[in-house]
Amino acid sequence: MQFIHMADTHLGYRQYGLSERENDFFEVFDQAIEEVVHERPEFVIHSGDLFEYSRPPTKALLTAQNGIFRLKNENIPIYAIAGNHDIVMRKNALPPQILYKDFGLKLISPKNSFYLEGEVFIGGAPYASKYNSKQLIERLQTIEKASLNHKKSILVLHQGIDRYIQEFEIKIGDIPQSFNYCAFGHIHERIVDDFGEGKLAYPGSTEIWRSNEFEGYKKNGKGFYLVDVGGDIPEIEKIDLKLPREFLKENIEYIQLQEEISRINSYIKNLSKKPILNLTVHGGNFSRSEVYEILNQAFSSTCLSLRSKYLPENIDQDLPDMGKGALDTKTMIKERLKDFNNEEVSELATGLLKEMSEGDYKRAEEMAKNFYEGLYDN
Ligand SMILES: [Mn+2]
Repeated sequence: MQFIHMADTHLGYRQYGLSERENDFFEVFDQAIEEVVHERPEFVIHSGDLFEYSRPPTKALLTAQNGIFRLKNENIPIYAIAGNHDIVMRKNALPPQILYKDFGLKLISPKNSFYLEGEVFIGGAPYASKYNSKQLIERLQTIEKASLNHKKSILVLHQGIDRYIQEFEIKIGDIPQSFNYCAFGHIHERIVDDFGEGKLAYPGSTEIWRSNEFEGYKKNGKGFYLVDVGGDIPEIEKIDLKLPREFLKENIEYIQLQEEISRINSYIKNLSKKPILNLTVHGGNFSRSEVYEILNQAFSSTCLSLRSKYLPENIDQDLPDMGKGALDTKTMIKERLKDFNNEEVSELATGLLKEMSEGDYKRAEEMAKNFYEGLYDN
């Protein structure tokens, strides 16, 4: 009894504002669908963030449609929930996944919180914010009750859990333990854990969505899971996808700048696609703008995008010691806004800061919009 568990495909995400990066996310999704067809599972579960935005660009909708239609033609049903990215923060609004109902996608929602696929119970709920976690926990108890008479049961959620990340919405103790497999999404790292009598798993994102996912990718790859719930304990096989483009992360010494540039460029020469290069230059006394110019010249035609950081030795010498954490912007914003006595406002502010400093203006705009729309709904 095999199925595919996938999540966080983020179609429509345009990293660094580059159409090439948008296409990389489409390409890896197409590849994932081909792999699914190759594996011939009985069904597929997508645990949220199919799209980057709740109003996805046309090409993202089309990519999803082609993939889901391909699964329909192969008689492979797909079950999906809305993640925090593809959820519409307005009451009774429908997530974009609903568009593929006629293509065979079964949306797990508050209205249809579970389905039966042969002997397998598949239940779950869309993403719920921390403010709605009480509702979610009640919903989980109802779903658990409905699942009890079935031989095998799967719980599908898109949430952060305190056991794995700091910014969580629910605690591990809030999740019913009777399910055979917890098919979760939201955390972009791959996680497989023992839970209750079964397993709890996050397949992670299918592409490098933030540069801090690079280390996890190097260690664990990116892709999805092929799960077999036939036996007493689910068996989970990692299926890796081949990312269309390389991410390079290099730490170089200023005194070896020229040697390092030629070393990196001779490596890049052999790549089929221009990579994304993350460079940190450190050591020695140098001017950032001069080094920036040199790097820009060296890599502007060989890399798709150059992200550079400079840590010269002559920096910070005149700055007073502010103590650890004094410059943590999140803490500073929270401190500043504490008179508002409104956690949502400070969350909006830190969220906007994060998205905008990473260059994701569209997401920032959406966050602001959702915040104000939410005000009128509540
Ligand atoms: Mn995600």
